[in-house]
Amino acid sequence: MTSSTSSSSSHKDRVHDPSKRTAILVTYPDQFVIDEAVGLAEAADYEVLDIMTRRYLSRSKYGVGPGQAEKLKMLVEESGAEFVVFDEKLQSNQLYNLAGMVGREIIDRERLILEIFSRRASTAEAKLQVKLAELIYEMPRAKAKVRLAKVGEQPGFFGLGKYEVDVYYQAIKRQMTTVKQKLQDASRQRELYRAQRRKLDMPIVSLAGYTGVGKTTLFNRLTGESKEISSNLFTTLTTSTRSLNLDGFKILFSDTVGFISRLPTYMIEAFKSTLEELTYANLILLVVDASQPLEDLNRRYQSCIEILSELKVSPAKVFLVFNKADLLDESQLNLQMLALGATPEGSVAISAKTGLGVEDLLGKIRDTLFEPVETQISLEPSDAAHLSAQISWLKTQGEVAINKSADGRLTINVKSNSWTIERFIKSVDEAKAKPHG
Ligand SMILES: Nc1nc2c(ncn2[C@@H]2O[C@H](COP(=O)(O)OP(=O)(O)OP(=O)(O)O)[C@@H](O)[C@H]2O)c(=O)[nH]1
Ligand SMILES: [Mg+2]
Repeated sequence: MTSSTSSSSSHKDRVHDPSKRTAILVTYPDQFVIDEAVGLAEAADYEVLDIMTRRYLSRSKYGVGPGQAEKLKMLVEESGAEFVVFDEKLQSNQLYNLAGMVGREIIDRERLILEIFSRRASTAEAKLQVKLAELIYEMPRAKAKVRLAKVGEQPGFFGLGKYEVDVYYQAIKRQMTTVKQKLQDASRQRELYRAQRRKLDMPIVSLAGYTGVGKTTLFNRLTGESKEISSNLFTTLTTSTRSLNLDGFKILFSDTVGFISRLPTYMIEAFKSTLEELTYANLILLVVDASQPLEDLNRRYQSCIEILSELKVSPAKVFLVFNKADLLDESQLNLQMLALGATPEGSVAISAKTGLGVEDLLGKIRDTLFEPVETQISLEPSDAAHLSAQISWLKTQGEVAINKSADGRLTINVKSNSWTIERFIKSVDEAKAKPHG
């Protein structure tokens, strides 16, 4: 075994499960990254026979250096692996060169994530989202196939001739248009559903967080549902929403797709309508797995923060939940919480599995959303004219006193709960943003 390869006994000594596809994993020499890559490969039903680690996986010709590509070929031949899982994004020419060198199909990180999503997508919308992501992935590669097909016979590229490749490329373009159209329909559907939800006058609390941290376990515990839970990555791909009663205060509670590090932007884009749910939430419970080593915890937390900011979610709405507290003692837990800069007001430690701390969490959700607030809101005459529906709604939600000055400006004094006021202010902003005829 060379220094560039590491083969832990857990991968080598395992009895091969014939239903799984065997693979050599190429990844970075970093335990966090290795563990995540193995998790991803396993979630896509690959059995990792051996692991090769390199510091650089974006070298121009093969991703790895030429000498390492040779070593990979030997590793593939020795182990009899059917595939190479390459834990980095590769360009078409790199995929092509490496496949030619090792004589196996190369599954790069993006394709791996797509394979998992495609296996797990169960609703029509999730299937469309995955299809769109697959087409976006395929598009630049199809162009390269057209180019490469002109050069000659291309093993690892399905042996398509130039004509077939052209047809293939055009077909991808057409499919993409159709899928986008269908997704727009689904998005309109979702908009209608959202409008209905607004009428329910309940704040929305959404779960967010890395895949596998226990979001669905918590969702099931609180709602009495039995949605699928597993140690595999990306168990949940679609959003589920249920109403919950917190001592007389009603909320809508949502579970959604988990995050992962180095998630390509176009995948966030493809899953936008699912992830968009987060932008409509009044409160986001960002769940982390407190039992992970601090460095991993921190990296996963940072990935989540990045994705949330990409989705333009306000940090003020994020409440941090340290799950799996049953696996740590109190001092360890405190250290982990301290390290992420968690404050007692903005976080809580729980175990979704045992129920520990869950009452505390519910209390904090209730306090955050239903805290009584008194405030004053001023509206310009030009805005006030378009806001009668919103103002009527506000009047049904608390004590409201309105003063109109001579120039038509409205001053609204309102006493209600925090989420109602937040929602009113948001609807005012939305009305202002809309052009009026
Ligand atoms: N020890 C312990 N395990 C937990 C706890 N909560 C969840 N788990 C386990 O963590 C694993 C992942 O749980 P899920 O609820 O499926 O995680 P998720 O965040 O919904 O994952 P995705 O749907 O993939 O994003 C399962 O094996 C759960 O049994 C907990 O509080 N303590
Ligand atoms: Mg889940």
